[in-house]
Amino acid sequence: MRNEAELRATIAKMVEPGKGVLAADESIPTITKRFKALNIESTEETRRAYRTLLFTTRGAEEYLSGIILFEETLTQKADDGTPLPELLIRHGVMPGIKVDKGTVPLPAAPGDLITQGLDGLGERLLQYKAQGARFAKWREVYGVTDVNPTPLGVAANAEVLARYASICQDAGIVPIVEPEVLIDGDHTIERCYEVSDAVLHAVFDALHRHRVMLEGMVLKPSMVLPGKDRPPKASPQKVAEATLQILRRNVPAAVPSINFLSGGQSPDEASANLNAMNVMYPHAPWVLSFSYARALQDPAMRAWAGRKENVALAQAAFYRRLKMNSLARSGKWSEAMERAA
Ligand code: 5MM
Repeated sequence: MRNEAELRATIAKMVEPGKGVLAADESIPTITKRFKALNIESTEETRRAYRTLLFTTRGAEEYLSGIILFEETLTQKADDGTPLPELLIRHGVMPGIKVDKGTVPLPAAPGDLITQGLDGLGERLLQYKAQGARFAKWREVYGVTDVNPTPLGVAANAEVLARYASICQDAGIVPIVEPEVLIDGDHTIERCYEVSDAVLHAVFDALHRHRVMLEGMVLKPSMVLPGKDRPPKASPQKVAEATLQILRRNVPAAVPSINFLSGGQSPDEASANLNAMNVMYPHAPWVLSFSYARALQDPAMRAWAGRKENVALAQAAFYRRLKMNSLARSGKWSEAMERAA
């Protein structure tokens, strides 16, 4: 099997106890949106300064096995001139890379999207690997309505995820496979369950057809939640029950790790829900961990606010979220710890 030893070596590091993955791979429009909400200007320099702040947080390596980067970050340098990927490697944190090129409407499936970027992916991966990347990430996005995603949307998105994963494994790069069922809308948790079930079933069918080595990939799914415009929020117990049921029904035990996205949950909520899953299923066949962007970064970005004098405060906020999620990844988080922190 292709590059099996290399893939297994990367996975072994990704699943180290107590650790998860930071998603710091926001594309320029996305990070600009996040900055703008806090009145922070988005320039190459502010993005570099912000990401350097995250990557130089002391002790972060206790809780992080890898960080997903955006292409721009691969070529940026820390204040002392060290390339950012090299800085991570020195701290024992593996650099990864977002390789998708965003979404466009899927023709003949009104309301559905499809992700672009497969052309030339093999060559890009070799370049990223030379720059230090050991794993990659690709996101397919599924909006939820009464009719979306359509059966065509589910099938087409699964096919693209599997093609991406297969190309990555050929290059000796571990693929993070990210099918995100969006939280946007007023759908029920039952509707989210139904969509997530169809999506995961199609994704694993496609991965099988494309002969993706399941032991050499990571799944990054959304949790099963009601739409954000459908109060009240579901309890961690309910989210964990629904999410675990769907994972047990669709994800083979050969997959080593499931690293959730936070998808618009608050930082506390994302920790509580991850913790509930680990409490409920302590001997799950897969690691149940995190690959959050907003739920790890929001408090830090807010504390930083684009100002040098706030760096230490922002790093403390970031470290705290890492610690809380490391505890949640082992079912050892509690609300009391959250309040104390
Ligand atoms: C769903 O987004 C991913 C996880 O982030 P959250 O934990 O905040 O939900 C994230 O990795 C995302 O894929 C990147 O930020 C890239 O997003 P864009 O919109 O730039 O493709």
